[in-house]
Amino acid sequence: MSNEQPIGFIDSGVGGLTVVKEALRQLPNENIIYLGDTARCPYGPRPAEQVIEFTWQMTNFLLDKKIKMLVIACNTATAVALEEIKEKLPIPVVGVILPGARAAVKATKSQRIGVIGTQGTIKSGAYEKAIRLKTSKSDVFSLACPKFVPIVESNEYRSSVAKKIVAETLLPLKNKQVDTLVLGCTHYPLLRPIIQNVMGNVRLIDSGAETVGEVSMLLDYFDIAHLSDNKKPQRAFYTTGSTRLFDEIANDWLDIEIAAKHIDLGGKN
Ligand code: I24
Ligand code: DGL
Repeated sequence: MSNEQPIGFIDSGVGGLTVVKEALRQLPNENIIYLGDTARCPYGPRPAEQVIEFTWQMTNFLLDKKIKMLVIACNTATAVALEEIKEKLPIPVVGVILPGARAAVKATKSQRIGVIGTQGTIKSGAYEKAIRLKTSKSDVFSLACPKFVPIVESNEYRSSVAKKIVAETLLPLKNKQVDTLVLGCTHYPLLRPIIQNVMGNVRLIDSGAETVGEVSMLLDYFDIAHLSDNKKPQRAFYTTGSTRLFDEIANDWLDIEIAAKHIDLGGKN
């Protein structure tokens, strides 16, 4: 049996498109609905209770669209909201943290793993917890990098300023001798070349890319994959912010023609 219902992706803004890009590559037949809460982005510095509230609002919007699976493509939202959303939904819910943690445990040889993310993600301890549940052998070194999202969003992620800020920020991790570093934020794959350069011989784990591998596996496990047919896959994008700015970034990043729809979620924030 083939299941044509869409897979839902939610994120605090456009960063989750790094996960969608991977989904388009690994799951070309699947219909996809994406919702980015650009009006209230970033989530990283917000209190956990608020991120949970916003994430529920996004989840409920996509549930109405009859999704067959929900991917919380935002690390900050996954860190604080995955558990309760997973518990309450009748469909499979996938976050970006466990797949990244699993890949890191698999990759490390020295049992010294670094994790970088937003303030909310690091403060929650969600990556440490996920890694600890897999192994008690690894030491985990977590670091919040609050300047990284603004660097990407100001389009400076290839600049010398970016190099300087990344080098300064990652300094505390440099002497920890980690051999594996988890990029625990949607935006960090954009900074990957600079992070790799600063960290040297360290294996970088892209949580988003790992997550799509898990989605693919779950689709098969639950027998809900959209099998290859002659229909054109459908992609729908929703934003709580400007559709023009969303389309600009999404077109550029995904290299497909996108016309996002605007929606309102909850009140103003
Ligand atoms: N990248 C992100 N967010 C932005 C940006 C960016 N502006 C330039 N680039 N802006 O996230 C956020 C605020 N906007 C969002 C749209 O609605 C209005 C408010 C990372 C995106 C990762 C896919 C840099 C940039 C780009 C094109 C592609 C990729 C990219 F311009 F990083
Ligand atoms: N999407 C967020 C994350 O992966 C980064 C942007 C934000 O702070 O909202 O943690």
